[in-house]
Amino acid sequence: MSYEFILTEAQYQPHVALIRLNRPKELNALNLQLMQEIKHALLEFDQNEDVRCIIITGNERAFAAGADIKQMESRTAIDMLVIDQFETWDQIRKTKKPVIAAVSGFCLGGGCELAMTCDMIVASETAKFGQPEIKLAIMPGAGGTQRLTRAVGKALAMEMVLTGKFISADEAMEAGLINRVVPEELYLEEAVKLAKEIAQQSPVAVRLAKESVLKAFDTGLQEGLYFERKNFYMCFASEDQKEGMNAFVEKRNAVFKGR
Ligand code: DAK
Repeated sequence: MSYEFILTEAQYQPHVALIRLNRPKELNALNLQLMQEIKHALLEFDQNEDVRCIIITGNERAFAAGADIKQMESRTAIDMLVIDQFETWDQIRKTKKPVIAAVSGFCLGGGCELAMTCDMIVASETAKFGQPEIKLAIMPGAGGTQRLTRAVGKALAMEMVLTGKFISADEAMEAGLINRVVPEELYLEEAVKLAKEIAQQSPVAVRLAKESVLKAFDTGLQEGLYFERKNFYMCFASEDQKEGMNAFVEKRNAVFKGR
């Protein structure tokens, strides 16, 4: 499939795929087609055995300044219901491989929600995070009230959601929203470094571990612990587990196959 609003590379680095949002004049505002394209690319990379980690990025000025306001302006509630864009967002959340958001500049509204749907966020020191929907007389609708609150706690989430204020990359780091802050010229490089580190691990163990960490967000502790245990047992069914432990014993680097 050829894309209009994103650029993709399956082997941007060995085992690391890249999705670049590419509507620079509109600060990568997320229109319906762009979201569909992200969904499609993620699905494609999830099914590609050579890909072990995926990076989503924008450009220096904007990761994404939110959903496309011009496209949404005249919509009715029933339009939104019929379009059912949540299906696309749900699909993005279901990506099995780790997804890293490499963020610079504006990361707002749906853009911030997209970054938070990813598994980790690497930010440039120029990044600005916010949920400014309230200023448009709407509210976050793709996880902003839930994921932001879980990440930064009630006090800051409430303030951001109710006033629309932006926070800097340093504030986001301190609040626990993101994994790293680096100078602007290094944010993509730093995300690649993190992706490569993950790509060196067993894809089977990475998948089971990602699934288990995400489970912590939608279950109680006891059920989560049982889920974790089952995935832990499952690791011992893989060739990678034998290879990993054998390599340790033989004092050599493990080579994982994802089997
Ligand atoms: N939508 C459409 N166009 C946008 C945009 C957006 N969100 N953000 C920026 N642009 C466009 C501007 O209109 C401008 O276009 P032209 O006028 O040149 O044609 C161009 O990008 C450059 O923007 P500015 O001239 O405004 O640049 P500044 O540096 O002065 O300001 C800014 C940058 C980011 C502070 C400002 O552009 C801004 O406040 N943008 C809007 C930010 C915002 O309110 N974001 C939240 C949008 S609501 C859903 C899931 C998610 C959502 C909804 C539904 N479902 C699953 C159903 C999410 C909703 C949202 O995100």
